[in-house]
Amino acid sequence: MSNAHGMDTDCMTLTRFLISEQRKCEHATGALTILLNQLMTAVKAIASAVKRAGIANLYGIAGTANTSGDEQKKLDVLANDLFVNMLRSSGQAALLVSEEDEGVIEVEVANQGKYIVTFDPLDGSSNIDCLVSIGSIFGIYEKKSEGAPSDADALRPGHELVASGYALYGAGCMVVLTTGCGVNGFTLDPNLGDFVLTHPTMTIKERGKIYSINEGYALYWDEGMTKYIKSLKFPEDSKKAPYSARYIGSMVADVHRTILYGGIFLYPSNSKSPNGKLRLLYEGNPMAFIVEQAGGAASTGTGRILDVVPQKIHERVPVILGSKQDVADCLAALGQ
Ligand code: P6P
Repeated sequence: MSNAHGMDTDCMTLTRFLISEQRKCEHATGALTILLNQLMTAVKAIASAVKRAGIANLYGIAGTANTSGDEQKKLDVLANDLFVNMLRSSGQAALLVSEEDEGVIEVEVANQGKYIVTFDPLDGSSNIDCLVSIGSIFGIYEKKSEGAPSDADALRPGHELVASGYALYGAGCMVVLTTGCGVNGFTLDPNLGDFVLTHPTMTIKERGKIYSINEGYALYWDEGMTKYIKSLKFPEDSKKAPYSARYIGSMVADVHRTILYGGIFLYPSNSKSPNGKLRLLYEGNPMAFIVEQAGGAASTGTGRILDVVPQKIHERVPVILGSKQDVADCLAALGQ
C-alpha cells in the first residue's frame, strides 16, 4: 500500500515476518526473534561499513590472522566484533563459534540464553578490496545439554539446526533465511533502515544450466568429478547446450545465484584438500539447510552434508549443492 511519499505503509518487515512465524509455533517464546533481530543489527552495520570501506579506509590488512591463518582484513575484524557483541548482548545465546576465533566463545552466565550460534562474519573477504560481493553466514542450534555450554553443544549435525541464513553485501544488502519452514529473502530498504520481504518462499529449480566451481583445481579433481564437469561442457546429447560457467569465489554470492537461477555449486574434495576448503559449522551446514529448505540438495559427494557429525569446530567439508537433478547427476558420476 503506497501513498504520496511512495512509501509502503504496511510493508512486511523481517521483524513482522518473524513475529507472524512465531505465532505459528505453539511453544515459541520470541527468543529466536530477539536473537535474529540482534543478528540483523550486526548485518546492517556491516552493510554500512562495506559501503564506506573505501572512504573510511577499512580496506587492507588488520595485521592479525584468523584460525585458518588467513590475513584478517579490517572489515573481517569489525564484522566479527559486531556479530559477537550483538549476540552476547541479545541474552539469547549461550555459545558462539566464529571463523575468526580459534576456540568457542562462551557467553557470560548473566547473559546466557538457549541458542548456539555458528557464523562466518565476513565470508569471501579476499574479495573485499576489489568490490566483489561478500557475505555473512550463520547457523542456529538450540542448546540441548544441561549445565555450562561447551564445544559439544556446537559439534552437532546440521539436521539439528533450528535456523540458518546469509547476508549478501553487493549492489544492495539482502538476507536469506530459513527457520525450517521454507526460505524467504529480505532486502534492506535504506529509507526504512529495515529488511523488507522481497523474495517470499524461495525455491530452487529441479535442474539449472549453470555450474560453479574453481576450475583452477582441475588438476587435483578425482576421476568422477573430472567426468562430471566434462559432461556439462561437452554434452553427449548434441541437442543439449553446454552449461554456463559462473564462479565468483565468494560462497554467499555463488550460492545465492544458484538458488535464484538454479544449477550447481561445487567446492569438492580434491587430492590437495581431501575435505575441500569450506567449513562445516558456519559455511556448509547453514547453506545446506537453506538449499534443502528451498527444494534443492546438498551433498559432501558421499553423503548428505546435514548428516555429518562434526569432530572439530573448524573442520572442512566438501560441498556439492544446488538443483536436485544437477546434484544427482554429479553424484552418479562420482559413483554414488
Ligand atoms: P577458492 C572465500 O575465501 C571462500 O571461503 C568462499 O567464500 C569461497 O566459496 C571460497 O573460499 C573460494 O575459494 O579456493 O576458489 O578461491
